[in-house]
Amino acid sequence: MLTPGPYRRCRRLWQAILFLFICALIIVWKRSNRLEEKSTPSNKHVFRHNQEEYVDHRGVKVIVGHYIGNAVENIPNADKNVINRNNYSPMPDAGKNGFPVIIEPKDLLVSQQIFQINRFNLLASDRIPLNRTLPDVRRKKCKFLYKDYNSYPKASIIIVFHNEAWSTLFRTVWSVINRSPEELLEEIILVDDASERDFLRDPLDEYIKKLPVPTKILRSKTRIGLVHARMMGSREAKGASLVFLDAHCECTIGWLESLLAPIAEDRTTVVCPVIDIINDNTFAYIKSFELHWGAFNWNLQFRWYTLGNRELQKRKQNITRPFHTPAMAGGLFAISKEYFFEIGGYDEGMKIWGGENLEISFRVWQCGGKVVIAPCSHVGHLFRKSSPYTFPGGIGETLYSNLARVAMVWMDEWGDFYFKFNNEARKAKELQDVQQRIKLRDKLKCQSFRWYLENIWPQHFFPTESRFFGRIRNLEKDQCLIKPIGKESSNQPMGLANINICVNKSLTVEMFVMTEDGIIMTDDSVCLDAPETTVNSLHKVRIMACSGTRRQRWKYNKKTQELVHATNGFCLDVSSSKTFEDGLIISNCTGVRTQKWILEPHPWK
Ligand code: UD2
Ligand code: MN
Repeated sequence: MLTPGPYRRCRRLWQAILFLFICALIIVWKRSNRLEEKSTPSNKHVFRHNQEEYVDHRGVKVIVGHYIGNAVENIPNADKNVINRNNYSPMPDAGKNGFPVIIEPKDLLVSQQIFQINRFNLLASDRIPLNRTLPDVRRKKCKFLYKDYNSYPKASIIIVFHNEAWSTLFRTVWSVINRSPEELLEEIILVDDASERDFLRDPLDEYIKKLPVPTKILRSKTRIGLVHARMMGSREAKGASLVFLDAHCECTIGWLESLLAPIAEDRTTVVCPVIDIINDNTFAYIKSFELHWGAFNWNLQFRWYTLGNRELQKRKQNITRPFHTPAMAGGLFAISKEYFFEIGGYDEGMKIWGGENLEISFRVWQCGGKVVIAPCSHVGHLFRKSSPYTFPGGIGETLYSNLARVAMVWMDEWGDFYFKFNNEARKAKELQDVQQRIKLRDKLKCQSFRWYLENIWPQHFFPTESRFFGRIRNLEKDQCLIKPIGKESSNQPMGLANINICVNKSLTVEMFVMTEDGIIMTDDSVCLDAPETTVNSLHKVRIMACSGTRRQRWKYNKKTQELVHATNGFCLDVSSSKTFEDGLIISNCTGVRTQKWILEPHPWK
């Protein structure tokens, strides 16, 4: 008889158990990978996402998100055919649910070569289906809100592009179609800003005819830049609201209704989604933090900063309610169409790229509206480390002209501050005619920039009349406090505080602001920070993200010239180690010269 004996039965059982165990292991392993992916939107990603920095001739970190030169010319062996071909060839499961796409070693070389075309992993993008699934990253509560579709203004989705890849462009479009309530979608408007790719011409015309949502394409014969392209789209729009998206986004479930609802409540509200990250290499969808708002630094670069304590508390009371933001990132937002034109659309003196996000933010706030982030709306954006396209007229000239316009029209004294420390912008200023925009500001009876700083962004780190602004010099060493130039930014500790030879050129690295509350801070919202309790022998002082806590409060004693720490009464001092490696410390106030500091004011207007 062939019935299994007890021994065999036992072995089968063991095999089954082993098999199950291995399965469980694989599942756990996969999950943990997933979690790792999800938790990588470390602060670093979030803070630097929009705008990568480079170091200019002055050794100062400048500008953002751009690159000089034409990418296409930098591709080895690239011929026009490669660039002009649409290589979209989806694999059913690639990038499913926002998972990363991993390129096998045999394809790595090709993927690296064509990376240059769009400055993202085009090979990976071309493998991900246009209608890939994405996780629902919203907070649970969001799912029960925003159901009153009838009262929301129907949206015209406006997507402008220059030489975008087929797969990213139409993944944007399909994510809109698949994840928006039908009754809220008026139309999709694509605006082609003089693209040069063959596949973006006839094949695109044909393709959009078959889409289930009315979609049209507007084309500009000459390169007009994103401001003019968006204006072109806006003028054609039929919807009661305009929703702008970059051409490489992916919308998640619930994104549209939560963007439109605040407009229904107050037509002067401009609403941004939380911008999640699509990794430029793997196309993984990475949820980003909701506890940040957008603002800008002394160079007028857009930045994400942690919310101040007061905002945090307010937010915690109602985690799904849209919250104020001093500025928007620029690419993704919803606005009532009527209101958009009422407050002056965009500044059409702006060219190609940059600056328009601050301009519209200042204008909306100063002229009576508000800019908010809707935490229930999550849209992924593909952040690149550099721009893939040309900047006709020169990259510096373009960006600085745009920013000069922002400063001239909206920033009053703080515009002077910007020009004082930015030679390029100062040069660009001479060529700008902003009369029309000044007239608009008068017509709309807009508030001053002082009002904006005081009311919309009281945590700002710009100089004011009631703040000290200038250098902080150590009497003994005759050196100045400096902002460490590290790779880390914002809420990462930037490094140990230190002093260095004072350069007489009034560089911003040695400029500090001291507030009436005793916060010593500098550009990019970093503050002089010392431990509250002093347990170790060395009490190192750091330059860290401003937190508003007592560990970042100091008192300057004019008579003794000491900078006294608020919590423990210790004095800011220079470490006695010869190399200065330990930088600044706090120690018992003894009246030694290393504890004496001179606050040298510097005119900022
Ligand atoms: C950010 C914004 C972007 C814009 C920019 C500042 C996000 C996520 N993105 O940079 O929307 O506000 O800051 O200006 O907030 N484009 C054209 N013509 C051009 C140049 C660009 O149509 O001459 C298109 C481009 O194809 C893209 C969009 O404009 O769809 C934005 O350009 P980007 O993606 O290079 O800007 P980004 O995300 O670095
Ligand atoms: Mn973009």
